[in-house]
Amino acid sequence: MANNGTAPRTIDLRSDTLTKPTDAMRRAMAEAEVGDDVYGEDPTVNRLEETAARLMGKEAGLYVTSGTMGNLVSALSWCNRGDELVCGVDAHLLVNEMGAIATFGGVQMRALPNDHRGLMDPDDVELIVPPGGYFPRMALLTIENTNNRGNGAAYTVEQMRPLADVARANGMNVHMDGARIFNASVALGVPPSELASVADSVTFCLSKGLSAPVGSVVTGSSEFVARARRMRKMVGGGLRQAGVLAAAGLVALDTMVDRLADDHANAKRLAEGLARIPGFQVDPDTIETNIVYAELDDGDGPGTSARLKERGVLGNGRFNWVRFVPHYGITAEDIDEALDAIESTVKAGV
Ligand code: TLP
Repeated sequence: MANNGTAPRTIDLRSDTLTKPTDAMRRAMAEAEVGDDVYGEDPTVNRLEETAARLMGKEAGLYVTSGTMGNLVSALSWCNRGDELVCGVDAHLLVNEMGAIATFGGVQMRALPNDHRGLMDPDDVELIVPPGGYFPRMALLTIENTNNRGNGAAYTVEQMRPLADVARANGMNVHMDGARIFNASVALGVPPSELASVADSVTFCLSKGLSAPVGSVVTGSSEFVARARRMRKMVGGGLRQAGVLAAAGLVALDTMVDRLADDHANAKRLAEGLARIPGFQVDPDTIETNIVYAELDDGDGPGTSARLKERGVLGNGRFNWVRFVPHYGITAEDIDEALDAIESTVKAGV
């Protein structure tokens, strides 16, 4: 990260949402051709939606403001009030999205145990299938790939397929929260469409590791996306000349996917360094993409992140962990510098 030599240096590893648009994105935004997207007349948004659908191997796409809105309009499109959505107990859409799906959809969220990579067990899904008529309809199963709380685990098709099969055998549709599906695709060396093939709908984010300033895309069949489009309007997500934003998304898809491998290498480097620092529990072998949760021997995530902040390293500290997410703009040298700062914080005992 650029340092002008005067300001105290900060290495911000709180999230890949911190990424700023590249110069090419800013140029594309300034020059974007636009129209009224609620009328379906923004050529840049249309191009982004078509590109996204093609990359995910789906019929259609829908540009939305955020991953949260993508998951919300997807759930509203698959579920009726009183239906059940099945997800892992650590799923972002359950834990981190303000209860939006339950609040606006009247959808009951049914959390199942998940393993340390965030993956549910298909047998657990089978076990909760209602035996008779006096139960909520199980309408939707969701899979998060990569899995945020699962240390950024990237699931293969083989790992996801049994879950999707048991869901479909019991009448459910499958939605993928693919906020970071491109990280999974790069880590596993498979096209995103292959991973997306497991699900009926997939949301992915442009504004995380891909560095666009705003936006996510929901993809699925034309019929599903038509429903989601109505839901997007209903929740106030119909934007007008949104091409100025979508233009950055197109540049993101064009130029920022392959470089995610650098973030993965930096995450591994960070995990290997943290594993050598007393008080931090990290197994570098579990780091598959760009997310590193370090558990703390003293159990004090907020306190530790506050102390690290004083030494110029920002991480997200909660409960008994601090999360670090390398991203565009963070170099291997930054990681080494962050590790030095973390080690000296520990040594100083402050
Ligand atoms: N995740 C953010 C925070 O909300 C925790 C982050 O910093 O990681 N799905 C997944 C798996 C996500 O990690 C996120 C954002 C979302 C959905 C929501 O995306 P936005 O923030 O665009 O609504």
